[in-house]
Amino acid sequence: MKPLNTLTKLVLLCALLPASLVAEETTEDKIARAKSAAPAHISNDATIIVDGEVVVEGSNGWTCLPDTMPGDKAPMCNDAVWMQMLGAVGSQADFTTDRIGISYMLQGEPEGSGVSNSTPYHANHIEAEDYVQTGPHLMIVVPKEMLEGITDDPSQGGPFVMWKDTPYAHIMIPVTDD
Ligand SMILES: [Cu+2]
Repeated sequence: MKPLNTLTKLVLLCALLPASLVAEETTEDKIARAKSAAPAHISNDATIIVDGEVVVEGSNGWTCLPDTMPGDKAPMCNDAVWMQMLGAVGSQADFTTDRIGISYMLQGEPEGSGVSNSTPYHANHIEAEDYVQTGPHLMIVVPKEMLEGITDDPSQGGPFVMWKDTPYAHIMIPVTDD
C-alpha cells in the first residue's frame, strides 16, 4: 500500500473530526458530573479537579472529581483523608489514618468501571474473579482495627470491605438496591 499523501490525510482528518468533537466532553460537563457525586450542599462549595487540575476552588474541604480512575466516569466527592488515600493508591505509597475519611459516590460506577475487590492494581479489573461494580454508595476509610467484623463479601448486599489486605482498605456502603 502506498503511503497516504497529505491531501488524503487532510480529507480523512476532516471526516473524523466532527465525530470526535461530538464525543468530546467539555470541562463544564465534567464539573457537572463531578458535582453529581454528592448532595448539593456539599458539592456546591467543593473544590473540583478535572484532568488533574483545580478548575473550581472550593471552600468546604471537599473535593469532587468526574472520574475515580482516568476516564471511568465514576464521579466522587472526597474529604481530605480520602484525597490523601487516593494519592497513595495512585503512587502505590503506604497509607494509614488515625481518623475517619468519607467519600460520596452517589452515581455509583457505570457499566464496566468496577474493580477487583481485593486489589486496586489488577491488570484488567473487569476480568478479575472478584470484580465488583457498585451502585450509588458511600466509602469510609477508618483506622484498620475498626474494620474488624465487617465482611469483605459484596454479595451479601450490605456494607463490605474493599481492598482488605492492602493499606487502602475501606468500607463500601451501598445506599440503593441497584
Ligand atoms: Cu466507590
